[in-house]
Amino acid sequence: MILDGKKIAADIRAELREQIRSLVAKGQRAPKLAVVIVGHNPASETYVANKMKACAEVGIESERIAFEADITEQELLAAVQRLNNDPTIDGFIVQLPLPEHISETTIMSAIDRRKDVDGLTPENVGRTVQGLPSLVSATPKGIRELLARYAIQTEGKHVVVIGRSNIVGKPIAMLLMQRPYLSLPGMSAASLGDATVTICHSKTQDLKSICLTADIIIVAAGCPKLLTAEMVKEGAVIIDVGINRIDDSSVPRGYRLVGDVDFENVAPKAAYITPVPGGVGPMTIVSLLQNTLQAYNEHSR
Ligand code: BQF
Repeated sequence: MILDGKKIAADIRAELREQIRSLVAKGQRAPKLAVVIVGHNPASETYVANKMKACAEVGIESERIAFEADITEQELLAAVQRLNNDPTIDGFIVQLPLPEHISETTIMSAIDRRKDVDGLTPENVGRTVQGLPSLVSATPKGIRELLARYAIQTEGKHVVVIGRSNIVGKPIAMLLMQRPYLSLPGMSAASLGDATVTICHSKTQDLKSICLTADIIIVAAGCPKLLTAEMVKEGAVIIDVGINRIDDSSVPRGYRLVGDVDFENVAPKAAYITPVPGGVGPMTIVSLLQNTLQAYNEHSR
């Protein structure tokens, strides 16, 4: 069965639109997100456009703040400080990746954790790991919500995460391992956690044997067809976080998106599987909207 992230994200946007409509009807201002983009990376431009379009759909105001790729780290830090101090901005993100000469860690660390709607500051990461109220990183939050809305249980299950990034691999492993009652706000349906989690990466030995013991596999490695059918147990749940652009001259824009899973051959063995596009990606975007509303609710009182 396909885990339809596109549809679930649309359902959540409808819920958000209603929540925001009702607070504006009571005379409150609309929430507002700022998106900082540095340089002209075409993929980043697309992601930022997706985020701003999604904001408009639910009634969140948004502002795009663009800088050339040669901006200095100091200048970008000054922009972050301005946004931290701007009372009209509820949350903001700095679109990644940043140019080589700018430290992503330095920039992320400068963001006020209450406005950190990407959940990437050391404070929010630490609070998430400790099960404290926090803004949770958008992709892991979206994956958790997708599992919850399909009532897929994780208690006692073996979850194998492939990829150890700070943005996806590490936080999704923490969330699914967590005791659910310590879990974070903004969760729906089932409460997820209590899994036994194995994190694998490029140096892992015998990935295939580990994957064959998994009830749930989350692939976030950035490598097309990394997960093949012979690595998957019959009835496993497969979450594909990969977004890889493959050249394809038969389509007008010249590329298509593929995940990290050999979908065609893995799908017949899987109980549930996310497609690319239309799986985790739309859930990531909607999580950003949820986080923006959360930030608004938490500092407008
Ligand atoms: C879909 C991202 C790698 C590095 C930095 C919908 C998005 C993608 C796919 C999207 C991503 C990936 C984003 C689909 C934002 C997800 O229909 O499958 C939406 O816009 N994403 C990002 O901001 O930075 C990234 C992937």
